[in-house]
Amino acid sequence: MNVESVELIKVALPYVHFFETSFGREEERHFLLTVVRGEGLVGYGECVAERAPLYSAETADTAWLVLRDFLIPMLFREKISDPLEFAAKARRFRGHPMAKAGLELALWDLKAKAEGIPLRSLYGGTQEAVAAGVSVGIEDSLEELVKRVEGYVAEGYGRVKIKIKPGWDVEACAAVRKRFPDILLQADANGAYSLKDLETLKKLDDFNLLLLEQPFPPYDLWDHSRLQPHLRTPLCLDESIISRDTARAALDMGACRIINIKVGRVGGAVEARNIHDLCLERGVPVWCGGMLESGIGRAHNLHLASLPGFVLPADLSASRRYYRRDLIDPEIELGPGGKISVPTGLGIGVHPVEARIAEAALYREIFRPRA
Ligand code: OSB
Ligand code: MG
Repeated sequence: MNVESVELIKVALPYVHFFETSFGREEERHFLLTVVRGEGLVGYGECVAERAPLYSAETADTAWLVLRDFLIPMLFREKISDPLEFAAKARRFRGHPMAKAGLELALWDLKAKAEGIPLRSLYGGTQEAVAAGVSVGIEDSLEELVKRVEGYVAEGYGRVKIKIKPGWDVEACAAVRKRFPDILLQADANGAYSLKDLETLKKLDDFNLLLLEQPFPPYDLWDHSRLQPHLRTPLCLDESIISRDTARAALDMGACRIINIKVGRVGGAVEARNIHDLCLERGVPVWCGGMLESGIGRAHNLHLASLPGFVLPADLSASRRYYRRDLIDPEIELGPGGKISVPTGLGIGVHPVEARIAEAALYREIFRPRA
């Protein structure tokens, strides 16, 4: 396989409803599409870095520069087309996991297409459908929050995650739990607390949460390990887990009992599978996180989440939960039993629509090897 070009497309897609976390409110998502072409095939990836460096240090624009100046030139210079080789060689560059993942994912799609199989088969995924979960942002009022959750439950979602922050935590969990005594419910703080908030966090134990996600900032592994013994609710880490090694350290020190795997945060599907394999070995449940991806990134998440260790519902929902019109056709739908089917076509198995991409594109550039 010879990669003839790599295209980067910076895209802006407006949400159907604003998404608010402890970082603030967003009305649209900025991200990059990565498109690799070679031998008549096209591989698609999505780089999930956001407009601002809030969830992580990367932004869509820093990812663009790192791709343009380092990752794409390396791919051409060393004639790389295999995602495993790419992942190994990209390690020489520190950080920038979302930029790396964006390009690695496009190579995975290309490889699966070249082999004539779905990406799930290439990964060794065993599940044909993934249990879906919806992530619900901070709303203007508790009534508004409960109304939103009611809507998602009516659509068929069996697991709900709510975003929390100081001042929007105990009451928010209480309101949702009161309305839905039996639903699988979890809360995500995106690092908004510290050990000083121990008394508040202990109160969350009253709501039978499936897990509490990332209460403390990313680098506070040690403080998470000090918090966990005070709670019955299992801690789950998102931002803190950037590699197999951080996963091992977190588990060894008791900083969490569950891990959220996001392919962008950990630098690609190779590292995501390393973390998955470690957790499977140790009997630690994992689930697939989301970054409000377009259908392209979401399809990638579905293939990854088909691996056997992904035993808890994913932050994966239907296209229409996020966007009026997704970049793929047909869009992703919620299926029976609150599950989403892993696409069965070649590669990621979904069809990006160029007209929709063109409409959403802020700018784009095609890179080719130097003559
Ligand atoms: O912390 O899981 C998170 C979205 C953007 C950034 C961080 C997070 C999220 C979500 C959305 O919770 C999950 C989804 O894609 O549905
Ligand atoms: Mg999270």
